[in-house]
Amino acid sequence: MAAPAPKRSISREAEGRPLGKVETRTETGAETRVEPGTTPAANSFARWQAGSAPAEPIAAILDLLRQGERFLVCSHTRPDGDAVGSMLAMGMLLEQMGKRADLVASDRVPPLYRTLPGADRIRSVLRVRGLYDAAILLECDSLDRAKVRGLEPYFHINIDHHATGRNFGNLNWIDHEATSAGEMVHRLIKASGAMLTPEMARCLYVTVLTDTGGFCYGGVRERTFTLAAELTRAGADPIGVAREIYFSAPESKLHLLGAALSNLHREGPLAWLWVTHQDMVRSGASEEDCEGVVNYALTIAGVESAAFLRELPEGRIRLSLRSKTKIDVAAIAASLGGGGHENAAGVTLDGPVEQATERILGVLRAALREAESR
Ligand SMILES: [Mn+2]
Repeated sequence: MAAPAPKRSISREAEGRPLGKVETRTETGAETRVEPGTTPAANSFARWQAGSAPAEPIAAILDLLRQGERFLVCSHTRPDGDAVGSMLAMGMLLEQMGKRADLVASDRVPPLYRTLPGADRIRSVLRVRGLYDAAILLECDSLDRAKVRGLEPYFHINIDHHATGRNFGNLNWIDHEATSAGEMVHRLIKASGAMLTPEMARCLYVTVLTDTGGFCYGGVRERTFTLAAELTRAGADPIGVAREIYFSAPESKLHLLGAALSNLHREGPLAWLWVTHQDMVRSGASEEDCEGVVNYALTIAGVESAAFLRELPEGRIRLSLRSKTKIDVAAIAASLGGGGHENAAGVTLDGPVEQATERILGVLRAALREAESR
């Protein structure tokens, strides 16, 4: 039997209103004391112990979505196009199903994606509290990745497509073949029988476009174009989206790019570039302006792998890695404590820039030697 629908709002903290310690969840008269994060007792939820990876994840997830009433939807820190687009589409699906969805992220939605339908619904929060049937984590390889406190007590539905994905949730659906988490949300939408609205289609198109670097990498295959066609048919506007994503850069981004390109180095199949925190300040650049800078190094003919290093204000180094085919940069990033995709990954290293550069070049040289010898 499904849990009775909670009768009043029970997720106030995320709305900036503090919760009391005792909450009434039923209107039967008796006050029910509930620990923050306790999930209503629905059988389907009890079925999945930590680490479950069901053979039919789509059916299992839809079953939970139908049984539950309210869901937290969350993605990783510094949300990218896939994080934002997949969260929004997931929220829209839940709403169509008559559920409540609270969308949260640790960081603000980057300006690039703020024009997406419903983007202002994603709230930047440090902590979540309150009653949810489940927290749906998109694109996270751990709870840590979300950088949102208070997630631990919930039932976790983990939806991820990264090579570094792990079964950290109660119910886990990891598909390395999917180009984006959005592609997986699209499959949920279709299987649910919900209508694929133009707003959903636009959000999902952005996830595919950005996670494949404009249909250039990230496991693009025939079905990626079938998906893009389907989303276009449902109302996504490929030209409009491309204009917003690729032709709407702030001037600061170009100034930063200039600084990075003046630090461009090449060693056979490797290319790397960096910016100091001073470069960031001088360019008036924001973190978002760094997005994609690494790809310029990868455009050089004969370059197999590229690295972009950015000095953070506190002196650590944010490293972005890319590869064309031969090198698995997700494995490299993971070995250093980061993560990502086979052809696009990232990690934060200790500074200074010179030391971080030597460290990553050592690893990349070794990976290239190994790839050549295969
Ligand atoms: Mn992704």
